[in-house]
Amino acid sequence: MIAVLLGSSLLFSCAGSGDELRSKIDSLDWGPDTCLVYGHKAPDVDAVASSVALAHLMCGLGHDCEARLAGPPNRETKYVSARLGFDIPPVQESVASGTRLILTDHSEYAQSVAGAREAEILQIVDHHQAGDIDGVPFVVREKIGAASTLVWELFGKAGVDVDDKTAAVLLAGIMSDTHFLTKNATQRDTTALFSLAGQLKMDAGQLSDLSKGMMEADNDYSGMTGTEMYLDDVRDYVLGGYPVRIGSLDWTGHEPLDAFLDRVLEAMRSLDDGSTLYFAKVDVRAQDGAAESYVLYSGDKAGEAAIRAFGAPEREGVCRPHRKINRKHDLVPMLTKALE
Ligand SMILES: [Mn+2]
Repeated sequence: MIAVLLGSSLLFSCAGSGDELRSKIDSLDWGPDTCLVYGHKAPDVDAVASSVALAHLMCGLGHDCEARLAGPPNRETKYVSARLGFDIPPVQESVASGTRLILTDHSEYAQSVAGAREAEILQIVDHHQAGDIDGVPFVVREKIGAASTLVWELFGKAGVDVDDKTAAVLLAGIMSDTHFLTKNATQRDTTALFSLAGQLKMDAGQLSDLSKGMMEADNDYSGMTGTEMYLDDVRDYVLGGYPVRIGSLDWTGHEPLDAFLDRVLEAMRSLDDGSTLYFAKVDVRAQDGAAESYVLYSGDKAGEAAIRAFGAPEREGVCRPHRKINRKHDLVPMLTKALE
């Protein structure tokens, strides 16, 4: 079942109502020009995949749409596009006023392509909590593992076949955001992933090999500066009234943990011009497989919030909650509370 929000208030379930879904989409104010479909800035695989596939779906429904990237693709996206054989859309970092937009995998202006505030946003398909973008006439929002799963479900609901290339794109998006169904995955993500794998004739061994390659590409920081590492998977928010930037990194064990944390801290301090609060979450996996996260901060105000949320720092700039932290589900609400 897909819940569709119309306007900001009316919620209806469109189970068994493919015609209704099509007519809602047809009734949007499409305008004369190509509508651009964007995931969030610092695009990850799910942001790319959900935007590419949703652009295909809208074309299949007769609406002229093209996907764009709000910033350069990351290493995991390049790896999986080469391996599965699909094209990455062009990067276009800003849009002209009045451009028709569809947004996937985000709901905050701070994470959206430059110019989004002056654009006409026709749709949002997202699996995060509602952000500050409102007044959008067609919204699909479900807190499940991947935005790509929502797009796959929309194909089924609209009665449009998923071609094999789009199937590969969507499979990559779900694999990436759910770490092959081990992170935030729901039954719906599982159903979508195995349906797509079946269509592509991929067995469990091939899927797990693909997942391993994707994670290795994602964690390959070789040749990157600390700043590039920090900016690689960063999200911007407004929390408790403050502009907040949160990076997410994995310690890979190629250098001592303290040296790795110091490199990230140094990058955050060099980027920090006092207008935004800088944080990072670094996931660490021990030899025995146990995982925990460190929370890094830059500056006094960010430090106060981090200490309020996680207690006294282990050393300057480094809090250690002694558990695994999720950026979306833990860090964002905890920092919001600490900053209010
Ligand atoms: Mn996502």
